Amino acid sequence: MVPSKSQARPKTSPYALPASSSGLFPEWKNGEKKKKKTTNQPHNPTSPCCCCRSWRVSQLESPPCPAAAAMNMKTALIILLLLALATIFALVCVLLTRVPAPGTCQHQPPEPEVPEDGRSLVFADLTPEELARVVRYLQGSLGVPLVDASRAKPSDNCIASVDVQLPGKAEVLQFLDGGGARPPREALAVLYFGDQADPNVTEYVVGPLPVPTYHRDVTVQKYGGKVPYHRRPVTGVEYVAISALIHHELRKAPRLLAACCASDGTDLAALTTAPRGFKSGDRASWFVLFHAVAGTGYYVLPVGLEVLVEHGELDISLWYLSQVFYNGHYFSSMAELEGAFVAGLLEVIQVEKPQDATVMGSMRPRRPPGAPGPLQYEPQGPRYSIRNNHVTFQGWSIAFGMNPNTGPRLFDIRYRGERIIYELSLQEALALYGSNCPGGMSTRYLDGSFGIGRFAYELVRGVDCPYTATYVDRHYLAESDVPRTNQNSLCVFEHDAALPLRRHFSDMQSLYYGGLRKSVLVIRAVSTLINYDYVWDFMFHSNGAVEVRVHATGYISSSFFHGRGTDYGNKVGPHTLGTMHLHHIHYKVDLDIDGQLNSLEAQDMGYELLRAPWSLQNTLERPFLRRDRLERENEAAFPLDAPLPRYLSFTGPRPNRWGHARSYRLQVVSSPGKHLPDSSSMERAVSWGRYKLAVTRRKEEEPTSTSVYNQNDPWTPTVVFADFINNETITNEDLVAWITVGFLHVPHAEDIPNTVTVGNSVGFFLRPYNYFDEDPSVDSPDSIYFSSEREAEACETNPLACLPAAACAPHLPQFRYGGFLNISLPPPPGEL
Ligand SMILES: [Cu+2]
Repeated sequence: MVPSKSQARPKTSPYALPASSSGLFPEWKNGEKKKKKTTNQPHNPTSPCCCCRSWRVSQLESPPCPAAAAMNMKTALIILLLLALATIFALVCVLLTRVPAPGTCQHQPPEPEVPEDGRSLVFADLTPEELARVVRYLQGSLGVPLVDASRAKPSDNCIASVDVQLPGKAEVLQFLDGGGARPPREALAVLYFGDQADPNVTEYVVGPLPVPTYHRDVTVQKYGGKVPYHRRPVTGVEYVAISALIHHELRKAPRLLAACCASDGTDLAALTTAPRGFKSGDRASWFVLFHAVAGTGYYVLPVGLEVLVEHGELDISLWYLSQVFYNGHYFSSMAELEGAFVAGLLEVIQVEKPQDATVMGSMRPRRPPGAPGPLQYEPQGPRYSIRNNHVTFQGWSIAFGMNPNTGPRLFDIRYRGERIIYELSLQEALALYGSNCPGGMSTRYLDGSFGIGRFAYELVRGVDCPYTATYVDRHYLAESDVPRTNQNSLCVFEHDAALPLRRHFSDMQSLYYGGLRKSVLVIRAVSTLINYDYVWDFMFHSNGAVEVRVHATGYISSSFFHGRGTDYGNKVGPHTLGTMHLHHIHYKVDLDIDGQLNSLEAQDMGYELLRAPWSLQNTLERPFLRRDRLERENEAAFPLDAPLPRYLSFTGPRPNRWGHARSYRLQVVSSPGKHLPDSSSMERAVSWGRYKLAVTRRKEEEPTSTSVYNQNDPWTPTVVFADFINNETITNEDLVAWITVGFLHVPHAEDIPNTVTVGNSVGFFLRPYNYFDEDPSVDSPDSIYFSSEREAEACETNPLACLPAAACAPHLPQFRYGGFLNISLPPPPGEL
């Protein structure tokens, strides 16, 4: 879909400008003020008649002043005529000498720098039409009854999801670079077969689109065997059934609930945890109970009650509660808990029922809105261009998409026509918690299993992205036979970083100034994964650098505060423990630096002791550069808590003008927590987290570092990243960098209501390192250089000097939001 900016508003009169913009146009503002002052001047009956004559016609229509009445009518008319002529003359003079009123800024995006010939569509997400065709094909071709996944019980067959199946890299490069044929377009369909003798998950490649004629089972080929049914993610239907079971069980402890929580159970919400047991085949989840208050995040209002639900059976009626936790104690059932309470054996903590307006964690404003903050705008329209799934900007060319599970994915990232990165994609986000409550202490969320891309919702103009950003819809098919749209869920914008990219003021030898603003193209999406929100940024700088960054925000998860809770976090409310956790995030970067065949080089410093050659009785500690080529995968797998070599670069086969291998340097900015101990029974499922960086030989059969099936069976992981590292040589090979970034999060008082993005960001840079012969930003059209006042102020040589004349009223599209439209909430707890 071509993203559309709203149509231009008709040119508005400067008098229609909002008051806030008047500061840009002082002449206009003064003129308006003067006019108002004149027209508002009260009639002074004692003024001489010359004053009366300067009044507007309407004033003349009022009873004449005594002197005018004495004049003869003819003289009065002549004088009036002369005055009118003088007024017209004066007005013309004023209009001619004023700065022209600004019009609305242009807003037509430029033509793409690289002609968009549809080739990037080889990476495109499936369209709603394509998704619908795949569903229709499967319904008619599999020969088994399929139930719509939005209604399917575990004992049914259903289409769990459909996404694009990207062609192999060799085929794509042959198409993009070698004049080869366009690869057939295919889909990957995931089916849950619960209505079979051997329930399982099966993955089919379906093609060719738009009219499928074949499907082939790729499960064994991808995973080395069938995918057991218990590994499938928990569906919405399953959660609704679990919620109903929990609320049914809560009725068995009415007196406890009344005493502890001023509740009959119907106003409590349950939050899932994962994984769900201790061994393969287990499907038993702790659910943490919170006071549910509409309009605010219940995640910070625990009541002290948690329940363990066994939901592994295909027959929902066989599910049951196997454990109950209340305020530090474990029980076998709700009835046992109620019995302990009635017998007076239980210490009950009274938790007040929160009220809407004052509830902890509410994000409702506490003050009326103030003046709007500063805005960025584009005087001559966006300088980037988007066609289909393809963005171009000042030498950059990027294809973008969104995997419903793993989230944002970019392909064929080129700078000045040369491919630097074939694929840059998010792989996984792990949140691993500590607590003295069972739900908290066992939580290791693998967000890809929930759907990082699928839950990237509509972005709010002016908060989530700049007001004037371009917003793009994303479509997906998951847990439904009907494609869904997250409208405006990906944004693209050019951002003025309010910092020079580089600058120098010379006061030596000669006077001059040279500088360049830091202007960056940003592609952003924000995923809401239950309580947390992750802001995914991909940034493209005018020095040829790529920056990848994630910010965490949203609600913290929490436990009921009891006992030695502060061993696992901080108390952030009357009964709320903000539980410590780590956020570890994994990225895949398939670099192609000057072609596919790359090597990895490390550079770092040491000191060498030497006698000063000119004074041998003295010694010097001389820094020197240590250069190492990392030849094998095992050498290039850097533990999470070990420092990386200070310079690590991916080199191509050819030198730059100065004889150095053309390279891109990886620089990681991250402060991760500790990886799960190797002894953990689920460690292999998240073994990507062992490594801050691992560089492997690219393989078509190693497309992702994890799998959606790892969450619910981490004890027999479907994909084990650590197995990718088998000491193969990585010299002159097609290489992939797998990068883990993250941070330890100890929630504190200021995480209420939300974790702020400030300080909670990590990421990495890919920076040119001898790739060019000089900084390519020298060619930026934004470059500034002057050596005299005259030069500085000349519009022809200094684009900034042109700005006052180019000032225009920003085109601000109407604020709209439709993000609630496509969401179907489960029924409120009381209605289950
Ligand atoms: Cu956090």
